[in-house]
Amino acid sequence: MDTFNIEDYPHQRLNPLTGDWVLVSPHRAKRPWQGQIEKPADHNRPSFDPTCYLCPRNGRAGGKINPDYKGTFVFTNDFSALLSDTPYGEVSEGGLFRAKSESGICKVICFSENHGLTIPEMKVSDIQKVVDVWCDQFAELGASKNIGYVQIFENKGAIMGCSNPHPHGQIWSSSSIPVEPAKESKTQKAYFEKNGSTLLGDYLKAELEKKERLVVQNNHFVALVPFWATWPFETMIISRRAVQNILELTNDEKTALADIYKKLTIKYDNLFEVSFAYSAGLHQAPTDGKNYPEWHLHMHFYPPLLRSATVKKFMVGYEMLAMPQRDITPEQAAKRLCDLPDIHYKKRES
Ligand code: H2U
Ligand code: ZN
Repeated sequence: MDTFNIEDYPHQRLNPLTGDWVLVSPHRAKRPWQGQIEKPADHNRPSFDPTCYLCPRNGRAGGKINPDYKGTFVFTNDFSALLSDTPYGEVSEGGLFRAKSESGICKVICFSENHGLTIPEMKVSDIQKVVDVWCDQFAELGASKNIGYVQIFENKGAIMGCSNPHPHGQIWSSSSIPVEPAKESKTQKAYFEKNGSTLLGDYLKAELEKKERLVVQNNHFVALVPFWATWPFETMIISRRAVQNILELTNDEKTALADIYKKLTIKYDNLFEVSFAYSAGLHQAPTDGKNYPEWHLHMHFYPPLLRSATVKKFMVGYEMLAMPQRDITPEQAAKRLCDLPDIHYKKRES
């Protein structure tokens, strides 16, 4: 037996942001695959769909009519998971039956009036309008009474349970800090107290030197496959400057965020030449009025596809019962994404 190395031997990697571990089995990436490899018809969608509840002028499920909007459009979710008028309270019967009230505000953001577009196909100047809405909403919701955390996200593709292909995202804001950001808050605080610098700032510096997991970059942001990625093509966008939230970004940085959002999602679409599904979202400091110098703005992308336009990674079996596991290494995934063309495949074909 050779000495241990992470290119050849099964190992666990630590996610320092969550404290969780992932099992990596690099030797298995070499095993034969007998599943189907096919490319579904990638329909070109019309710019307007009379049956779409997000298109301008159409009616929504709750009976409201959308305005004749251009660019972005924000509305309160007609089926909000959180309500602003939930009374405060707790239920506790010993330690085994505990519950506490949760209140909040949920919004839906249409990214464009054009039903047929997606982020990688939008102009950077139009994506920047989405970033501007994120800023406005983060400021407004974050300043609202009883909002401790604002979660901005995009759920894309039917395979991710997204109900509508019209380009859109959501914001759920809540009175307490949800589970994932709460984990990251704790780890970043511990790191900052120990080292006097942000965890992600130091991590990014090391990744820029190693150059093993970088995907795309611009002047203000870097997209990479994190060392601890669990999904096959999971990535993170990290700001070069440590900022607590998007309100601290300069105009140039906001343009750069729009630019890297586009660049990364073009890589994704080019991977299997299909509109690439994912759940993505910003992680930033809580809005409970405290100061969070340890928080470093970033965006996670969790895409499920593994081997082709239709073959996804299932987080089942061992993953559900024991821990997440992956075969293709984060380094292999980063190299594949990095080596793809920077021009969208639909543009190259036409
Ligand atoms: P997805 O992003 O997962 O597709 O969800 C879309 C959201 O849009 C979903 O939370 C809301 C749903 O409650 N929605 C409305 O607010 N109004 C509608 O008319 C339909 C869907
Ligand atoms: Zn539409």
